[in-house]
Amino acid sequence: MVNVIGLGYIGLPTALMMASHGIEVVGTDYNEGLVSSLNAGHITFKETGLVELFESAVSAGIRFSSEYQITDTYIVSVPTPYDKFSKKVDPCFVVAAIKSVLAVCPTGATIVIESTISPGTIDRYIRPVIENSGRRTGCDIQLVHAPERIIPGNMIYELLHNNRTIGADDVSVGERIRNLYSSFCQGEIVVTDIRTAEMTKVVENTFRAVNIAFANELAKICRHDNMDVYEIIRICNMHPRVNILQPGPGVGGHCISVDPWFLVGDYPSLAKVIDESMKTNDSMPDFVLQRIASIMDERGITNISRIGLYGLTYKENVDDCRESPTLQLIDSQKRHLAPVLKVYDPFVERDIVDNQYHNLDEFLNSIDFVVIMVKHDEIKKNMYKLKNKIVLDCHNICDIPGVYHL
Ligand code: SAJ
Repeated sequence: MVNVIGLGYIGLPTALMMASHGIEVVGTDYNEGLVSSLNAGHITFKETGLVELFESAVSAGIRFSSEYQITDTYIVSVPTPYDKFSKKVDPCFVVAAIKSVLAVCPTGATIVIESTISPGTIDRYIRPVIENSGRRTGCDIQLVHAPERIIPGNMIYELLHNNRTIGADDVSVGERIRNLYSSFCQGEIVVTDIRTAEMTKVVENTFRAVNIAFANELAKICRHDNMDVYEIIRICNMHPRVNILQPGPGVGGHCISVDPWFLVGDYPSLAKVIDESMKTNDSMPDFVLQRIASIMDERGITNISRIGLYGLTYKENVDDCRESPTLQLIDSQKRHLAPVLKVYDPFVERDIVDNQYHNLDEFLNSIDFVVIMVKHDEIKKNMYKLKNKIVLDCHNICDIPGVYHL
């Protein structure tokens, strides 16, 4: 039996996927409310295909509990925040989960860590916890790092098809865990050592962050001299060895906007490009505010209360708002003591900011100037409703004449 610890954005789909591929799974989370919701058949976030996967896992016998189970294999998938001051990973949730596993697991158990961690976290924080409990890693407890790689919005497909990395001290343990993931994963699964697995995961997300930062910097350069950044990137990407990502109003989520900071925190005198890239991405919500101000000047708009932000989630077609560019922009406005702009997002039913609307027509009737912050398909579908508005399109998805861009 596999005990999956942490039933959030990664742990839940992984547990469901394993259960629906014939593995006995118990999902554990210390949040009793979450466990009760799952036991009552309610999923706590939206993701394409998750409802069907949940139903299939429930029919296959998956169970949810707030208790850690006595078994031989644990998969730990809990959050790994970073300390905003030191930029280093904060392993408190992983360490707490490992201690809880150690309290119940038999000798010989394998603990697989799926959470993203900075290179060296297992040696610095996890091994000592195990050794201090009187067990030896490599014989009493086997440690494995199997970083997740799935992208919100396409998680189920990517769980099935992405290649994966397994890092283990012992190749035979790595092979055993590879077989476990092979029960559902059709991609190639590479077995390597733990340190390499830790580093590859952070490097993958850092590569994307740096590429987005490059696109964002190009957007600023092009704005300065009135050039079309989208056309320039489109043409550059026709070169066989160029693949520039897209500029946007900022970088959110709990991965691309967080993980690269681990390298800056651990290697401050070496990770210069990464540091500057993260600062560039973090500057984008303020860049959007400057664009709003210059468009207001140009159009003679003085009434800020008739401006609205369309989109609140960290990216398109998900309901996750963690570190979202819209929230970053609102925070920046508050720091400048400016009134908070109106906000609407078709994916966000809960009230999470001031001036938030829950009906598109009411939102649009209350504003003259709309800022497209997220490229939800639903926003694209309703684009025709914006034709009499002033539009700042931060994603180049709007084909209305006269629209403003970043
Ligand atoms: N973004 C841009 N321009 C782009 C692409 C994205 O501004 O061209 C922005 C998005 O709008 C969003 C942010 O970047 O605010 C991050 O979104 P994302 O779609 O790039 O990535 P995540 O955070 O949803 O998922 C990433 C993925 N990593 C890589 O592609 C290397 C995913 O595979 C990882 O599993 C995930 O991080 C994770 O959990 O680590």
